[in-house]
Amino acid sequence: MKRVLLTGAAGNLGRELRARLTGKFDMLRLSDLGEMAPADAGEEVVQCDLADEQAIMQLTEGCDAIVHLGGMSVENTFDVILNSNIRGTYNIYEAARKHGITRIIFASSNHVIGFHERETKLDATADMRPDSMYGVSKGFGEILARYYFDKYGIETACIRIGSSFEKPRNRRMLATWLSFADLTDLVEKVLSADRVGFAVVYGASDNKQQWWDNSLTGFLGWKPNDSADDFADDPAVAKTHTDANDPATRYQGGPFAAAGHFED
Ligand code: NAI
Ligand code: 15L
Repeated sequence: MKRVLLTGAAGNLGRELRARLTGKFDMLRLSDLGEMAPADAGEEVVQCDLADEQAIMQLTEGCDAIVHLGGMSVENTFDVILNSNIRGTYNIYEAARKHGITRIIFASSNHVIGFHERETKLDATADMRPDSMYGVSKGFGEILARYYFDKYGIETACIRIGSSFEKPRNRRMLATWLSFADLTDLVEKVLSADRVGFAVVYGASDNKQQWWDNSLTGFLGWKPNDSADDFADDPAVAKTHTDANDPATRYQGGPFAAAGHFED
């Protein structure tokens, strides 16, 4: 890969991946609606809106692959979700098709399957059961990726990221946590694979509490090294009583499944 585009570069994961991926390709092109640190050697910085079709056509020109993290990363109004996640992801795939870009990593989310109960082990073939409009928009992105692979051969790894933060922030994250290092390794594995096809990968570290099974994407050769278990004694995840029938406990999406419709 000579030139790789990273969208969402001003965000939490974008900043981490920027720091960890710069220098691994001839050029890393960084983009976000928000402000980013100025370009360093081996970087290009382009500020634009994913919803702006013309801007995305220009942004993607000359790229060999796209790591698409940009978008609204939690629940919001339908208009915000529509522009950033639905229209924005469509603009990325259309631009990829027109420019002949054939590999994309789509930052999907566990909230695509958030209404499955925690005791259900899911693999890549699990039914989508989104727990929010945000989850619906990530489901749209995955279906879009499926379509662009079947029709145009554009390969995508949809990473259903669990909870990617510096460390687990609550008990749920003992199952869903994904370390920044494991995420970076997965991104590198996908970008360097001979073939990806259309793949759905669950983004979780090697946590003892596992709700997800990645055996169908073993061909990528990704094995997480970190584990949420190392933080089991952290006060943020220490045992507290939870009601087994509270939707936030019952469902994999946790608070997203428990929340009502998002109102302005
Ligand atoms: P974040 O909210 O920190 O970063 C998202 C970035 O996208 C922001 O910098 C924002 O300015 C940018 N963005 C939003 N709308 C845009 C638009 N219309 N045009 C251009 N840029 C726009 O989120 P984070 O945590 O870095 O997540 C990155 C991606 O991974 C997101 O797509 C999120 O949905 C997904 N994800 C993250 C998880 C996590 O635990 N961090 C879990 C599951 C999915
Ligand atoms: C997500 O999809 C969000 O982007 C992130 O902020 C977390 O809420 C994460 O899911 C999670 O489920 O913990």
